Amino acid sequence: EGVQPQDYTLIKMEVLQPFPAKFGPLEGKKVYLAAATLRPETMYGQTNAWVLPDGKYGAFEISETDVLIVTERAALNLAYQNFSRIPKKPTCLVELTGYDLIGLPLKSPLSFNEVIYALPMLTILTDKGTGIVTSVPSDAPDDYMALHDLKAKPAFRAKFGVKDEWVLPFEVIPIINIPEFGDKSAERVCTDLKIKSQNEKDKLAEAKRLTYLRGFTEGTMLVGDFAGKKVQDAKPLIRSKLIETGEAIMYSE
Ligand code: A2H
Repeated sequence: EGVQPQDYTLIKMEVLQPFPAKFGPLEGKKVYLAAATLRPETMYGQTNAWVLPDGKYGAFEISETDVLIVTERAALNLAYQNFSRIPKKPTCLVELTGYDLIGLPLKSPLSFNEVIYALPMLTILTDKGTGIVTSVPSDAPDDYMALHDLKAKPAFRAKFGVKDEWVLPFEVIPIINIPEFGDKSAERVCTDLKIKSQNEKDKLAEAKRLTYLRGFTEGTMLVGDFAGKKVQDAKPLIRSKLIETGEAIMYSE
């Protein structure tokens, strides 16, 4: 963690019914995977959520009705930021691992795909954000390569019990234009840098640096309520709207 606090937007990705058996204690509640993002303006292009298979998660009560699935560390931070049924005290209704989450169908705010699925990503850090990431392969190099790995390798899907229909129908959706990189900047930069898999850390760091900076300073929205606006102008408007409607919450660490 850096010296400066990082302000994330937590996107509430609703878990659709019917719940799996392990979710018994959550019956009657609204249950969400909460994904930490720095790019709320990209939510139109979500294709899936990412979880760490061996990661430890819990289902925590944030109000009388709502439950968020996050790491215990994030739940404690949330409890100190006023998101807990009992102030400053996270209450966990069920302990879960990433394996319990793989394959959950989700409805996520702004997403053009009406249903997306939780899928395994091996490079997720458990000491950052919520340990859950939403996937926007058009604009995030990590997401692009992780989805590419799952699509290209049936054995990888089989190893984690990932069904073809959770992955194969989902295409990269153009949502932001960057003059230098086109309408699918992450795909373009991963191809240019000849990145082969999600494990090429150094190359992916370079791809992220390039796309993150240019996306913010030179990107233009292609879709949504702010189509035609610059990313830097649209970003705070989209973030505020998601927070006002209760589809997202502010989170810092
Ligand atoms: B971003 P920073 Cl479109 N482990 O969201 C690994 N990565 C994580 C994480 C974790 N525990 N928690 C969050 N992240 C990802 C969207 C996005 C993101 C786009 C483009 C770039 C981008 C869709 N994925 O991030 O280390 C999340 O992915 C590039 C920096 O705090 C989050 O924003 O700077 C970002 O990393 C936070 O990274």
